Amino acid sequence: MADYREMWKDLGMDVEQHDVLCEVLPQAVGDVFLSQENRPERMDYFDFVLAEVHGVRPAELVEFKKNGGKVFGTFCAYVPDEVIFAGGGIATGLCAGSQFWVPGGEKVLPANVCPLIKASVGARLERTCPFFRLVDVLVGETTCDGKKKAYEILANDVPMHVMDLPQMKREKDITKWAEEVKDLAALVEEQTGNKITEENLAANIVKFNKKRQALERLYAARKSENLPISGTDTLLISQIAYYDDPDRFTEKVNVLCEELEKRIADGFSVFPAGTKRILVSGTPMAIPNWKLHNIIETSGGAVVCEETCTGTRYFENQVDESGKTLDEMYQNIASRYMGINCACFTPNEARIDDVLRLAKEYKVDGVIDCHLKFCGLYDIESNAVVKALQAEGIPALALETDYTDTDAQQLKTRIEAFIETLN
Ligand code: BJ8
Repeated sequence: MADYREMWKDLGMDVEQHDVLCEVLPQAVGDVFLSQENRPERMDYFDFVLAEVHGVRPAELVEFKKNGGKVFGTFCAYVPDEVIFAGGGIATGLCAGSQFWVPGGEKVLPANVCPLIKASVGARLERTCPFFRLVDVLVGETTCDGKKKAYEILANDVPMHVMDLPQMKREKDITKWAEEVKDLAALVEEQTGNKITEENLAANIVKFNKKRQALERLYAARKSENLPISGTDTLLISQIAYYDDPDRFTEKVNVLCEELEKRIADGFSVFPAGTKRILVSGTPMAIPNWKLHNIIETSGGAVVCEETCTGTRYFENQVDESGKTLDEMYQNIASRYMGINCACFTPNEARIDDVLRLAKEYKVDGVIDCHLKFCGLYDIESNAVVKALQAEGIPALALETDYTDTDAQQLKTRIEAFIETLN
């Protein structure tokens, strides 16, 4: 990584501690990504973004702020980026995926909270992530209990706005979410001093639909019998989607897709024939959490799809572009986002339907349903997911993990055994 120490100091970071994190990144990137064979050439952009993860994008955001811009940190796929960008702000995903930050979170949270929450709180309070330092406002949401309580802690340290996400999907809940989207718009206007107009909101609805379409195109390539890209590489792209500039990201994904489509036409695959096709479902994998994909893809499997928020839940379904008034657009945005099926909703059969549908669309040999430790929502729902898959004759394995490496060998043993049973 280039030298960004001055920027990090200016952001009030603990640069010495942060150095410890920077030291392990090149090794992890080498082990997980560069060791793969036959990677698409156009992964070069995403490799660069990863190599400069705490440098190049934070530097852009710092520059944006110098010119009066406001940056909004988010933690969930339900928070609509369209609204933040329409108000001239920038949204950046903040969910943290490294064990490095967990002990810092445990100083203020019980140990039995999911690692994603502990790491996110630790990254802010320990001052070891530039994204967490440079945001002007955090936008939380009432999804799981752990996040709700963590937001109260973070609110002591940084301005916080929490969106009240309904937990059911009746018509009145979607209308309520549209009201929350409107409140977010008011917050963005107040912070940025800009007005959200019909024109700029419509333009941003189109912008983010294009971004989702690019990801849909990327995932469509993974439906092919010959896999032109690994699941590990695709996961990295999904993680970068949360914080990269949206227009540039869309363009780079589309350029990559051209290469992947050519590979498919040429009958080229990154995996040998007979590699088992796996759908991963469950909790999101925030950067740099690549553990599960890495284990699966070094154990005779290929991850062909993720039913997670670093997967299909992020990009499936577009916002209806026909809205003319702001109210119509907020309602259309609310409808699209309420179509995401997170385990925080009840009842949640639609998520089970999604898993079954994706298993068929991506012609998988088996499903690995994996949740982060202490995530009660996805842990409880796992039983129903596995039962529904088995009823359809689709082999399924339920797993639980965290951000440490201590269970890696045990996971590998279980995953290898599962893959061996797939015919
Ligand atoms: S829409 S999955 S991004 S809430 S893993 S913090 S649920 S205890 S991340 Fe999520 Fe939004 Fe749902 Fe997606 Fe809580 Fe579970 Fe931890 Fe989680």
